[in-house]
Amino acid sequence: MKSPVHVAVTGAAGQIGYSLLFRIASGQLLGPDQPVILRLIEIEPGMKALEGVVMELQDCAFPLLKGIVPTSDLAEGFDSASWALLVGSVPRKAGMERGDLLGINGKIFTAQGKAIQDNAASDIRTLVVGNPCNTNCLIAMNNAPDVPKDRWFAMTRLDENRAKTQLALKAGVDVDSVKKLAIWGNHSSTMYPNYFDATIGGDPVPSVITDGAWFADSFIPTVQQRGAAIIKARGLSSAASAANAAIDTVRSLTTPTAEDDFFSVAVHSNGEYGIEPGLIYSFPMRSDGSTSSVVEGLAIGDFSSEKIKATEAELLEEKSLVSDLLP
Ligand code: NAX
Repeated sequence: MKSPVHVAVTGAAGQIGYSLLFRIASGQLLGPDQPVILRLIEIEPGMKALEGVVMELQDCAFPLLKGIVPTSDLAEGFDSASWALLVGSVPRKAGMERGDLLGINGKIFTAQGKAIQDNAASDIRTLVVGNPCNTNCLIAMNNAPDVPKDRWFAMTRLDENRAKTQLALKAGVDVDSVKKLAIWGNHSSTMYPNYFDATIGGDPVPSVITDGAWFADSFIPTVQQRGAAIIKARGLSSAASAANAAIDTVRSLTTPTAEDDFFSVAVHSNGEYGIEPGLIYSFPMRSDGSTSSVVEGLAIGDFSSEKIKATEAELLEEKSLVSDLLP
């Protein structure tokens, strides 16, 4: 029996937490033979609801779940963690400017970055889900300078999964025949689902879906606005699909990527494709099972170039709004 891996999850009593924790505890995050200890972090007002979630986790009698630590103390929450899934954040309220939101969440992610550095296991890897996730990740990473920069990730996998499904529906194929669809840039409405590198059944997407106007008129806006469409329909933001994407992200980072594929996650830019070094930017990625790297050498045409620069510009602006939180 392997020794348990400690997985810390913030916002554990929230919607995404409710879809995520049971999947982690059942082995879907780290594999069917990997015991886990869940370290569930909430703010004080969420602790009562978290008690109920803990009871339900206990009532599942998951064989792999070797312990549950519910807490509002960051040091206790991140203690010994090898994975930190930062889901909790403060949502934008009516009348709140983007800068205000960035500032409020910035303080949260400053404290969490420091606590991760001080308390987590030496192999800690962090995936930020809470929005604005790229910039929250940037803040946490910069407040944990001893943790290597290639251990910080922000989630764009939900956007990738949404994009793949739209392509599959249009082409009338199963979604698993769509490969190499990468989201570039920010997890926001400027994200760019780059379909030029994507394949369907091994063939380039533009040669399978020949309705050229559909990409700009329907595909890109549908993917960019999908979150808003779900809120409009459900009255609540995406939760089960977001939890699913978090599981997919960690699986992709921890298992070797198939030869004919890549996946999306926002990582620390080292200047690949001319993107400003230091930003947390979503790229096409591959993993060897333990380390991951940006897929380099893809041809970028004028249309894509404009899009990947536009989303970079938004991230630079977000960065400038939180510069006081970046030591
Ligand atoms: P909920 O409001 O249901 O839950 C958030 C939970 O976080 C609450 O229980 C709250 O008490 C807790 N929380 C707040 N501040 C905290 C802190 N400092 N430490 C610990 N816990 C804290 O939101 P939910 O629907 O679960 O969404 C969580 C976050 O995911 C939001 O920021 C949301 O915007 C973001 N999303 C990100 C997505 C992505 O693709 N990156 C997609 C889905 C989702 O929109």
